[in-house]
Amino acid sequence: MKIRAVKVIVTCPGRNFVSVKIETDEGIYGVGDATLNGRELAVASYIQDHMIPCLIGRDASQIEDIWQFFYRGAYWRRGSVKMTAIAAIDMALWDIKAKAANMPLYQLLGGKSRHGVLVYGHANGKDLAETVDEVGRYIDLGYKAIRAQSGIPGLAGTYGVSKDKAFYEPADADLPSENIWSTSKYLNFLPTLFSALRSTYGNEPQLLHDVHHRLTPIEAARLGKDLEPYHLFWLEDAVPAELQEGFRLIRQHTITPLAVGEVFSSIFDCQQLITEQLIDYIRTTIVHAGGISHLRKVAALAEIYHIKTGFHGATDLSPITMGCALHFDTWVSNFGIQEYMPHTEQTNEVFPHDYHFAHGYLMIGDKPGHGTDINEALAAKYPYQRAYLPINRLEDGSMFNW
Ligand code: KDG
Ligand code: MG
Repeated sequence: MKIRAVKVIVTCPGRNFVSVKIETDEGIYGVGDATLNGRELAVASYIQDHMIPCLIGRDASQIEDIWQFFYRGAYWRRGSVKMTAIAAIDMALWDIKAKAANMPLYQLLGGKSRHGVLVYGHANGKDLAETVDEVGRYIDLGYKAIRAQSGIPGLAGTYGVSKDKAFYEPADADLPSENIWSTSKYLNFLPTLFSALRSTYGNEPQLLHDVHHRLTPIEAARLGKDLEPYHLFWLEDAVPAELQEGFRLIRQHTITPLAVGEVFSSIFDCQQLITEQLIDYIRTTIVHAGGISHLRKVAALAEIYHIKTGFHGATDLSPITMGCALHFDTWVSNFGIQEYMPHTEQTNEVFPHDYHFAHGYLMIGDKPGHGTDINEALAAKYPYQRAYLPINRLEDGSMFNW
């Protein structure tokens, strides 16, 4: 089965998405997600200008060889743009292989290990009281695991607090907007939030929190320790993780479980974190780290070290990534949890899919392939609109991590 044509489709049904569609000479096609929030066109060009000429005429069934061709063959290794571009091609080729076999993707991976995929939703509020109410709303919606983010007294705005309660979209301006951050205000406030959540809702709901890369290891150690009485499911991205050994310091001080990895692009970004058991959940995702073929290796390494998966699933990952992730989650033995933020109705129309939410789980369908498609005619109605993620500064004006 030969690759006949490859298209890059850029669309903005409320937010930007980049997708690929690979067509074969046997009439079977597959689709993949290539969205890298805030840097979309760099990936589109990487695929259009540097990958498509090499793909035409290749055997679509040779997924591993094509992966290695683009990984090794580029000479320049890793990097978010390259690994997102490879991921998109990889997802589309797995889609084709599963359709050709007339099987849902999870069957090709090894079959079902569970009947549903446990997900966590995003509760957030402008202050403590509103966040507590929002967590209650998510419990009423059926969620068993809920991430809580809140406005911080004394700060005008922060990561994770959305204008629209149903759909969080941080890429909110055509030039980066600026937030102001204070670590001490945050560290003083956060334990009071989780204390209020546990005293209101008891021990049953699983609670999560995303620090969004804003602490040093010793600050993260203090936070993990302060949160121990409220037994979080995980504390996410406590520090920027370029320095993998930095997690040793956090680990020495706290038993709060740690999750990291949504910005990683390969297994080499988490090798030490995994093999030294410095984390509990690996969040590296199919779209930003080389696709299904590479994530299988990450998950297999993690399994040996008692580390579970907890894939990134914000709305800037398209429904194509979510479809692939859910097939992976349904199969993988060391599954932990899946992040889930529903897309808007407009996005869902452009990307029809066969997964749905029920009682705290996402359920996949049995369609051949990964179960998500793209409506090209509709996609063409929403042209690209430049959108950036915010940046963050300290109260004295210093550039900081967002
Ligand atoms: O594009 C950036 C978002 O995907 C990120 O800020 C979301 O941290 C995030 C999360 O945990 O969903
Ligand atoms: Mg995060």
